[in-house]
Amino acid sequence: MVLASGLLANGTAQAQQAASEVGQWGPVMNWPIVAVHAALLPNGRVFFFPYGDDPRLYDPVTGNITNLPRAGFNIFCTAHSYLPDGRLLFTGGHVQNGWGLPDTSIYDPFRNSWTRQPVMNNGRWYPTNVTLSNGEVLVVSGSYDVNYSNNRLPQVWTGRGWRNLTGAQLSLDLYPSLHLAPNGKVFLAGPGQTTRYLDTNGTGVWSTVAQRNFPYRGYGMSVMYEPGKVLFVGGGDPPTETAEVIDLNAATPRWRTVGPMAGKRRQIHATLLADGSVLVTGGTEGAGFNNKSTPVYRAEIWNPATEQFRVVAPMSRPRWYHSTALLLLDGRVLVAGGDDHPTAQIYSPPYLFRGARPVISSAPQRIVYGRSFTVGTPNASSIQRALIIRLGSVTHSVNMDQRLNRLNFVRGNNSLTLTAPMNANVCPPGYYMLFLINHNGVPSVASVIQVGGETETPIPALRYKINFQPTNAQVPAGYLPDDGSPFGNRGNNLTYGWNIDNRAHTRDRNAANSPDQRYDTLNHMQKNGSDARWELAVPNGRYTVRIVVGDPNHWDSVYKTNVENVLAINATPTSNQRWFENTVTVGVFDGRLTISNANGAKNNKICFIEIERR
Ligand SMILES: [Cu+2]
Repeated sequence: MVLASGLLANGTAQAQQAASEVGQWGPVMNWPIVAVHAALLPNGRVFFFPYGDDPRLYDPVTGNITNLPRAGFNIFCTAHSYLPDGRLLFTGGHVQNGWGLPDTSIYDPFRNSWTRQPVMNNGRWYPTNVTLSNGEVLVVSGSYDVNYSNNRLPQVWTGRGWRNLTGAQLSLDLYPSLHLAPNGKVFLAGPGQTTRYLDTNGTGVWSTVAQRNFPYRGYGMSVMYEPGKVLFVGGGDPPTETAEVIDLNAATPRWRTVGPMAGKRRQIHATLLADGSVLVTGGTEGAGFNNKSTPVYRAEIWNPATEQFRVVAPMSRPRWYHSTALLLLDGRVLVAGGDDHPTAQIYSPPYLFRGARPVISSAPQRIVYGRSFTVGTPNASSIQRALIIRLGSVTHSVNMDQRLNRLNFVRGNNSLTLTAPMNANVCPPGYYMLFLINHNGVPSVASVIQVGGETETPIPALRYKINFQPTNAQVPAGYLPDDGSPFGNRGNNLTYGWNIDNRAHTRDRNAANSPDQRYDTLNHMQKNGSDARWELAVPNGRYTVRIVVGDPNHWDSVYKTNVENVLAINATPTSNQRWFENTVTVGVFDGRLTISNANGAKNNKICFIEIERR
């Protein structure tokens, strides 16, 4: 039996406990710099940097640390999150405390190079990034002067520049906790007590979700431990030992207290482990921003099934303000940095001491939403669970990427057939670690797979304009007609149509009040109780879709229409306003751009759409 011997800060020897119960910390490694920021790259190495533009690369296999190219501006106090293609988008930066840079840059780990991008509206010091379902990235908060004035304008990185959410301007805490929710909105979990959704469509809008139970969890940490399920643990001043969860999948989400931890702490890290549990490390337990006389060495693991914490082996160095923690491909956790501590230590969780590890012998490089894929393993019969965890990107008690999906699977002989996550709201596109877990709870070493990835090869611009109309109605100039026929080759170089024969439900009103033929024609999407869905076969990629709905003669509808499961139209007509339109950007990952009825739609209709590949 392997024993873990931890030495507590006060010098008393910890009772020897089996590593299979409490895990084990490796030796303290002396590092050249304090790891204030860190991200796990798709190649399994750790990108990290200190209080300035001095990025390094740590290889967990060899233990080597090497220098990386510099960004060319002070990346301390930036936000960073992964783009769908595995590059890291950096926003903001450091001039001095409270005063952030407006810079944007992308680090490409495959080419080991930086590329500067258009600047943001203003400086951002301590902002948060979150990658959206269409591969765009939201940035919020951060401050821009010595008075810590908050940058109230959320902005969305479109791949080429910034889109301003002028309808959603709001002062927010620094490094706020954000997670992409299953409804496609961004969930603000804290640290403030009022938790909210940000709808990033159009000019953006905030709405209130629920009040958290513990008032202010500054420098606690939140984790989306399954789609829509968020744990918020610790934080506050004086700090708390409490934790609470919310399930955004519920009809009326409410925060519910769970846990608690064995003691109070803030300046912590909460890290998803390879089996879906959450490791809490570091922090300070006394009052004050970063009370250096009260470091917490104790580590604890939260079990999402019991919603309780369990104390495990303690670490050997303080990890407080300006520390980091990252799950590695081999299921261990790198815990590093913290003011005054240019060191790192790796934690091996209990699951690494419970017998042989299952092996992944082959896995695809890329998987597609909703589709099945095959993973080779000689241990197929013993695999109990399969899950993917997004590569982490962490600083200041915020991990802007880590999240988890459990995958259904069917066992084969020396393989498993798994089903990829259903859509990009529950699993935003990008790189993930695939872990297989056996009947002893032991995880494999992860294979890195790309979910819903886009090709980097430039594709010529594509533009499609479709008018929904009866077969023999006049076709507007520049448009192709859709007459309600079932999905198929239309003989005009395009393949599109409906999931049902919708031809009897087209209309050409010939109404005097229609601005032109496009508005005068339409197709019903819910006639006679149907749930009609329209699709266009397109190359995978990012598309901007302008959608127009309405009817010159009737206003008894509630228009709610999804484009790739993104709510594009949400409007109720009146006799004074009979048409509505919106333009949204979506990612297509399954070869078909889909228009469908959203929840709550009534007598939904569609007039025309314009689709452009970006
Ligand atoms: Cu800082």
